[in-house]
Amino acid sequence: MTQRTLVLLKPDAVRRGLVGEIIRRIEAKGYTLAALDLRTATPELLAAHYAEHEGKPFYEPLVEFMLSGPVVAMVLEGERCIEGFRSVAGATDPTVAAPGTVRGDLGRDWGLKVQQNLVHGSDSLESAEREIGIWFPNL
Ligand code: DAT
Ligand code: MG
Repeated sequence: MTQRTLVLLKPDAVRRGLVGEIIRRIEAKGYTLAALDLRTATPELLAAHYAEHEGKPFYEPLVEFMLSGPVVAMVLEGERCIEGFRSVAGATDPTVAAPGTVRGDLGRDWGLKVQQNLVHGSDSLESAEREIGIWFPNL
């Protein structure tokens, strides 16, 4: 089943110069780029994007981090790419993410910077449609 998913390369990925390496992995996997844009998020955009996490202890530091520099927002297209990109990304916590995944190979121990795990990928068909609408309303 061909799907679309919303992927963000977070400010740590951009700052560390990992944009090319992460896109290389996405393309090597066979996913197509349907949209790609370097931009700085806004509080409004992030409130919508992370609505499910509002009120959680990590919400404020997460939003602050996501505002700390530009992100690369993209829409991927491909067979089962929602689940597939999550698998390319690896587990949320880079320390336990498997080797071979973006977070496992390139992510650093969370330490105090718990929100810095390089990438975001939509987690379901429903969130993919919702998040694509937030970041690329004209797509
Ligand atoms: P994922 O990005 O793997 O979908 P998520 O949707 O549960 O993870 O959380 C969104 C982001 O919030 C995640 O990428 C990093 C941060 N985060 C999640 N759980 C956290 C926790 N327990 N402590 C600190 N930050 C957390
Ligand atoms: Mg998530």
